[in-house]
Amino acid sequence: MQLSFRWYGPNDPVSLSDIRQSNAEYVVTSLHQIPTGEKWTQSKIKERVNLIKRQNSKLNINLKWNVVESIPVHNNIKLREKNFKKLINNYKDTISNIAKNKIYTVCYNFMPIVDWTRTQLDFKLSTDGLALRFNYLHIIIFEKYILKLKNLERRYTSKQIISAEKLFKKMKLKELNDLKYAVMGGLPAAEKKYSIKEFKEMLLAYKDFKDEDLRNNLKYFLKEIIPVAEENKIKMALHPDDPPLPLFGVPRIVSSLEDYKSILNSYNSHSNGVTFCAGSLASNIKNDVYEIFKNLRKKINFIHLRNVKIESDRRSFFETNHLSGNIDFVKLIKLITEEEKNRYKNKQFHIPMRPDHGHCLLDDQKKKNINPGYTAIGRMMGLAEIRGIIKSIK
Ligand code: DNO
Repeated sequence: MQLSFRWYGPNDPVSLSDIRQSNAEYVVTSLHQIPTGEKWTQSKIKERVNLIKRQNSKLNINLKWNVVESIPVHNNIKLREKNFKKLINNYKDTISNIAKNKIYTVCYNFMPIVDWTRTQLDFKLSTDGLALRFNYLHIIIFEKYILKLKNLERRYTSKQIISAEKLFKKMKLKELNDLKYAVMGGLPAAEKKYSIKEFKEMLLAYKDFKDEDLRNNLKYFLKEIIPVAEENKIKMALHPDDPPLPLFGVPRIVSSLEDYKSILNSYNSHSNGVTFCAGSLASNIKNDVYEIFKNLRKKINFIHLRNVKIESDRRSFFETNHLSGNIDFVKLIKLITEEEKNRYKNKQFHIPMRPDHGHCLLDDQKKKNINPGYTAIGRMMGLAEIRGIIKSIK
């Protein structure tokens, strides 16, 4: 595996030197300063490549930018409305400019409105570490008491709504504000920080949208993008829905093995591939991550490794450290190394992998402006555990 670390660019409180100290050799980054939908010019990309290069020297590990995560897909493309054609052309130009800078893997997702979703960013663990958590009742509280949506009984049972009401009554104002912040753009890589009004407008835009509509729009997007990716030797890597559960009554179409099969079969190409995000996929109790890996293995262009513990309602979960959640990492990493052996003849047999998220631990708990899930120490611990497994099963 290419041991990689996500870096949010020059404003990331985690520096390139910190990344090097974690034993990673590759950097996964994105031009987060460019608004979603705008074209990335060759020179803007070059600037970032050079920024990374400038800190390399004969004396240190030379970090290399191996994966762009993400180029977010604009909601107008997902909805196939307004200026979507122009936006797709910008996307094509962006991927060819990325290839001109010798980066050949691009991660993206097709989740409507928001990227990944958590409802609590400081869930206290028994170790005193802080973790990210997704509580299903919080989502109902968010819809009912923050967005003040009606007709929740269309998608929630009365038992769920009553439990949410009970929990809501116990929540302090700060907890409610934190919930609002977490869902509406408090997470790094969120495409945008929404106001309540904007969030509701987006929900309205997706109101009559069915899974089938979103799936067709993704297939249309791929039909447009993949030939350009092929021409430029770019491997696209579609990230699963995080979490792979229905949210806010809008469609979710990258949540299961069946979803992936349908998307990959719609355009058969080396460039049409997957980000295997173990933690996202495992957050739906119905998903068998090992089966998904075995079925998709040839299409996996990028790997995220993290673990989750599903809670007793079977929908909520929190992020555990890499070795203690629902996923057996030894079993999974064995599958990954076997796949790399299969690819051995191919020069690029090492699949880029990053430890995805880590707990907020030790000194990171005292820091301001951390990116939730993306602290240095927690991810370094994750990478250390993963390296231990890789080393022992080789
Ligand atoms: C969360 C990340 C996501 C991911 C995008 C990929 O931690 O895994 O933000 O980068 O969904 O497009």
